[in-house]
Amino acid sequence: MVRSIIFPRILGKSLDDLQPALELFRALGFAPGNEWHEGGSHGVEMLAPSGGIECIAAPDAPSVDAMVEVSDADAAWQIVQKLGVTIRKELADTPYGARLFEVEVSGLRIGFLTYAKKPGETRGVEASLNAAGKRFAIVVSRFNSFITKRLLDGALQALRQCGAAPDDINVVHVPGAFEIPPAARQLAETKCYNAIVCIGCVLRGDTLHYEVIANEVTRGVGQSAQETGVPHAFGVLTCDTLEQAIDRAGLKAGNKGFEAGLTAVEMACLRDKIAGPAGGKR
Ligand code: INI
Repeated sequence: MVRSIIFPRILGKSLDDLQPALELFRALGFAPGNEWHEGGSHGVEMLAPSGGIECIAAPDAPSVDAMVEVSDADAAWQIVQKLGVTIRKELADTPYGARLFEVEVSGLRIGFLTYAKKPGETRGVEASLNAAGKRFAIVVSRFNSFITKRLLDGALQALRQCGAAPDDINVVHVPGAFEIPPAARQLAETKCYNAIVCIGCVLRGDTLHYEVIANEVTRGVGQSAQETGVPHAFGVLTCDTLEQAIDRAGLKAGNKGFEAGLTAVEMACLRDKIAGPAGGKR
């Protein structure tokens, strides 16, 4: 019966008041959920892959409003420090074998923790979102630039928030989505980049051109990723209407450029991890 749970929290009076918390959640990999904007009030859901309520019997009230389990508390700690969020409790081992820290953003007290591996437990391989020292190329098309500019801003924001240096990000402009795969492939073949972010916007018109270009750019980017081994993040919108594209470029349905930036960082880190000792197994 229960499908999901959302904790509503008032963090301010305007949309701007929400930005510090939204920035923190995005940087740590929360996915954008529903949004509503009505009569001067706003709601923006940030979703975790799973969640629940913990019922506690103890002499003291819990010290946080929410506890977030992350794959790597040390990597999350680095991100939080870069964002300059108020720290309530420094990263440390707990008596129950977890790594934990606590922050406060707009009055919301949040704990982040990673449980230690139990004897005999098998953990999946998961990469961190640390872009420091990694190099990225972004291939962005000028066609529908009203949209692709916003996607590019989102991708740059994601890379910067994950710690990529401005000099380590190379933005390459191409005319249309059709030109993205060859440029992405040439960049990947230089072996100068840890990941490539591909950004474009293909809108359905009255002609078959849409299908042809949408199919070709998807196939070409995938083929370049598989044949070069360099991760390619797909931030190319394929939409029926301009309205849908606007929603996905930062209005109602998140910013797909930002998501592609995070994907590029995660896949670059994952590639390094799998290439490391024992295929990244901890
Ligand atoms: N390019 C796009 O990026 N988006 C589109 O919606 C689009 N449509 O619909 O035509 C488009 N066409 C141009 C194409 O990508 C090439 O630049 C052009 O064909 C020259 O090779």
